[in-house]
Amino acid sequence: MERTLVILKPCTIQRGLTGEIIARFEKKGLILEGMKMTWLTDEILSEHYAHLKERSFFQRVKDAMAVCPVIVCCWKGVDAVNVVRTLAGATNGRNAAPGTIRGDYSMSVQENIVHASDSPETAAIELKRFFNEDELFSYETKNLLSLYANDEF
Ligand code: IDP
Ligand code: MG
Repeated sequence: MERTLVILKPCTIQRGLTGEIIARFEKKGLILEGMKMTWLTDEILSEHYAHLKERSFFQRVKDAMAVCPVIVCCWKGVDAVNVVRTLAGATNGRNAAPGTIRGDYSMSVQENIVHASDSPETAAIELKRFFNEDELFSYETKNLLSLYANDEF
């Protein structure tokens, strides 16, 4: 099974959508292995969004992520990285398909509800960036055989 990082962005906290968005991942069958509220610094955001540093909107995107605390989550599942990216939908909420999180809740490219890791390699780096080891929990999942066939996980 894979682990992936999701960040509920400040727009989600401000709009009171935290519970609804977390419920999406839970209902899908992803397993929650870590969750905390934290205020992101410009330093950690510069690292996290390093791939955007030449873009004109770099500072604005970072500032938007520091409007208020965010909620960082670690979700586990088979192919969790791809599953969560698919649930999140296209970056621009206006283009994101209905049924996806961004498609259902966002009208914006920047204020797009969630961050989701884009590959297993990135997920491993990002989980280290936002969680200490003792903040992630591996535990027995009692309903695994209701979520998967026994040759799927
Ligand atoms: P992703 O979140 O779908 O992986 P990335 O290209 O990695 O998209 O961009 C990271 C974040 O930067 C996006 O989620 C969005 O908040 C912001 N962003 C990306 N492109 C733009 C843009 O063209 N204008 C403003 N913000 C952008
Ligand atoms: Mg990205």
